[in-house]
Amino acid sequence: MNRLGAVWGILLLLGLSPMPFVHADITDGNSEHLKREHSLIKPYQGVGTSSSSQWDFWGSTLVTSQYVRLTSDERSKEGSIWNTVPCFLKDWEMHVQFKIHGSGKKNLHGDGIAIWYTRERLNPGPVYGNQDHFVGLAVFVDTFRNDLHGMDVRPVFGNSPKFHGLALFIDTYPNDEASDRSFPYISAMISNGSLPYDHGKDGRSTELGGCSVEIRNKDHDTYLAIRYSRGRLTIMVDIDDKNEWKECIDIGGVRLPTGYYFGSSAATGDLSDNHDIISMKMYQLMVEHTPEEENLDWTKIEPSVSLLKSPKDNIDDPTGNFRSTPLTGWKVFLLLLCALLGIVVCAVVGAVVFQKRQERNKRFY
Ligand SMILES: [Ca+2]
Repeated sequence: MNRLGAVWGILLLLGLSPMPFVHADITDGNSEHLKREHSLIKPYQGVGTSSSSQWDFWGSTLVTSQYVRLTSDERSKEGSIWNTVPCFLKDWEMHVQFKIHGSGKKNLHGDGIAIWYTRERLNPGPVYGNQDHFVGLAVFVDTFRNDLHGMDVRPVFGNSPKFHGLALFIDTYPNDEASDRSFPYISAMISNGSLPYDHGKDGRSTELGGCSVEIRNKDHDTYLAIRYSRGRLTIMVDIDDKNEWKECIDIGGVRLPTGYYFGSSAATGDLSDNHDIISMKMYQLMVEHTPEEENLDWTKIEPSVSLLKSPKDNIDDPTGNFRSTPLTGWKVFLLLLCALLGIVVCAVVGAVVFQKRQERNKRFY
């Protein structure tokens, strides 16, 4: 019994007790973790007027005291706003309050907003007013479906659909849900600069995941949160005026460096909308890293994703909880050691008891 107690004690010490679920909006209102140098908050003091401002803007962007309008509801506009301070936080959560509205009726509006965490900043281009072949993370709020052939049958990984024999599929395509995704649609993309964004297909071939959202012309506030912590990228939305986050994307195996820039951009084409950013609030997540992780040069990390399929199967952290402690190598080692010790103790005790019994039996003879 004592040994059992000791094992439980060790398990508890190792953090294997049932972990309390920490709600996604844990950082909400926790002003001590708000990083002002990476946040864009009303009334946007100094933005566009002061040289010491921590935000630059470009293109059609208009800064008022109530919102930052990246584009107005007019054709062929492009605008962006960028944090001038590179972000060296290892674990962070960005909350974006935005508003997309315009006179266009259903399906007659576009193109949407992109939120960026990239190596370069203020680099205009064709992807929502920003450069293509970017290096880093992009989250797209795409309000117009460009790919009208989204329901097409796809070839079977370049092979004929009618093949004979065994095939093993490693499907990195975001499966059937994506085929009938409805718009507006939120998606995420990570690139080391090698991938182009396919505007004509709404970025389908490069998306890591996504969700459909009704976000246009809302009377209430609409929010998006992007969290990056411990190699996990989570995107949540709060768009129903219920003051609660709903998960949109949650994937593991993501690697993003520090030292990149946050920004936001938007573009209109033949169709348009007002694309407004109300606020971008950056929160530092208080996460402990191992000494080895701390000693790495995080600025040298190349943006990448190792697990594209079924991110929820990537149980390095079953709760998705950024404060939890996943099993690291030494913990697994300790656990195995405990189990081994337990077996050895059992074997020794068993052997001793067996021997004693044998001796006692002998005496009776
Ligand atoms: Ca689109």
